Amino acid sequence: MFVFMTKLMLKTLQMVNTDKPPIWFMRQAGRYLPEYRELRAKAGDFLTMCYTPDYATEVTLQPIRRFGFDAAILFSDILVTPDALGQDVKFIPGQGPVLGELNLDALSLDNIHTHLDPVYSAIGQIRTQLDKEGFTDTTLIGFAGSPLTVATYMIEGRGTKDFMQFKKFLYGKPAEFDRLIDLLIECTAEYLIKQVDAGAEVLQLFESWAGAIGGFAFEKYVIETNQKIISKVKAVHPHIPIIGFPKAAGYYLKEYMTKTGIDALGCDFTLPLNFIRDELQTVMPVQGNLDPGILYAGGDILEREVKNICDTLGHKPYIFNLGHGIHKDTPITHVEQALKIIRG
Ligand code: 1CP
Repeated sequence: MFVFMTKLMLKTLQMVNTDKPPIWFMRQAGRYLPEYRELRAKAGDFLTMCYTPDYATEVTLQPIRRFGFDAAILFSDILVTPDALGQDVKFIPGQGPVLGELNLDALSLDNIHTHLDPVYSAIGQIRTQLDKEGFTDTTLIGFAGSPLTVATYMIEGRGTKDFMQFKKFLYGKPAEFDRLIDLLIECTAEYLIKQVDAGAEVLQLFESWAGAIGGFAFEKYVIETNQKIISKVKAVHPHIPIIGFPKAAGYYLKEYMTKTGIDALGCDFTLPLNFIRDELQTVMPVQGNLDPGILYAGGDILEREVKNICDTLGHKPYIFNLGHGIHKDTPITHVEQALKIIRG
């Protein structure tokens, strides 16, 4: 318990007010860092990086060494779960993820832990390395993609803007869609439980495409799925804090917050700060929500917005973060500028 309370991130998640908010950025390890690009060129393939504990450890630590963030997030990707279930997943430079045809009968939970074992090893190795380099107060975050978000990639075969193949499947073949979702719930819960066994201290569920659907589908495929995963994880690890990030959930946010069992809410950049403070932060700690575009733009607007966020949300349990992942062309000086303003 003593060790727990020295960590800024864990204090905040336990509703303890701190002088300054803990800080980390979604996608903080990545292409905006020259040291990442160098290692990526050496490793060649993105998934090789994810499944090689030495690489994953090194990349996870890069932003911690450079910026001293209060939390390190495991270097991996949300698409390792379909890969572990048996769907072909590739990352093609310049294109992003490309998945092979979805064949429900070929997916299986049987080999997921063998497949994901390097991720669990990486988590142990990251913790050891953080401590070795003196980052003993840095919290280690594990994560997974939520079923709906991961299913969009499994069905579309890649990132999508209109989600039409995904929706045709969801609304046109509901029994098959439910089979896929049930498999993903089981896989994701087991994966997260093992991440905590390996040393993850906080978990984040990325429901990045929550905003793609509404109505009964939101209820069934965002709220129910996230709730089931969280209750399975908490049955084994009751004290593990879980942050939910249901991007663009808008109207449904309060229901998501109260029904899923999350401990903190990741807020996207569309949410007004007064709404976050008055309607969401009154219920639980919040995280977010600087627009990555403002971090990319830098200058006066960055200074103004960072101050505004800290002034509005900094009086109650709050974790500074972006409202979505950092853009790959973000200048490092802008990250430094933001940190200076937050930390004073
Ligand atoms: O070319 C490269 O080097 C790969 C770029 C890259 C990186 C650095 C991808 C491909 N994934 C990642 C790492 C990653 N992805 C992390 C690492 C930890 C961190 O530092 O934060 C995390 C948490 C993710 C999660 C992830 N992957 C999400 C959810 C977060 C979000 O941004 O909404 C999503 C949607 C993905 C899918 C994905 N992986 C990579 C890309 C380019 C994409 C998006 C594809 C698309 O929809 O267009």
